[in-house]
Amino acid sequence: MLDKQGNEASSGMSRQRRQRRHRGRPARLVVGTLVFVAVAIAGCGTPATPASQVIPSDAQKVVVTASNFKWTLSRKTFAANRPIDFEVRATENAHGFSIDGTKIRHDVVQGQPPVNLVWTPPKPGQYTIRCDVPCGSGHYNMSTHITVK
Ligand SMILES: [Cu+2]
Repeated sequence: MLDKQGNEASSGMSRQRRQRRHRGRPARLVVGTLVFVAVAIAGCGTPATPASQVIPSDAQKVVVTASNFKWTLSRKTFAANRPIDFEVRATENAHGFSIDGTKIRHDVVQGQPPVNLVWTPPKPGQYTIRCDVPCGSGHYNMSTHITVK
């Protein structure tokens, strides 16, 4: 009698555990799916330029500010074959940061957080930074140079 009750009790408990395990599986699936979707959405939200995703520790950092109608750079001379981290923001209006002869470009808009664009100059020379978004009367003169040694 006691033994039988004990058996019944334990089998009852294991049935409960089994049920709990089965209930747990769909919940984990749902959480896993939500995490996957969240990561996918976050991925879509990052800037399209792949260069903006990883900033190497040895990057040459420069703060770039776009205003009407000029680029202001915290430095303008860089070493060749070492990545440059352009941290670009706009303090007025909306502009397009682009480096001639490269695929590096990004929109920058007043009030939005800065974007980081990493580019490694392949060889010494002068490189032109240009606005590629029609931004107003001074747009066509909105360019500057950096020197790579
Ligand atoms: Cu412009």
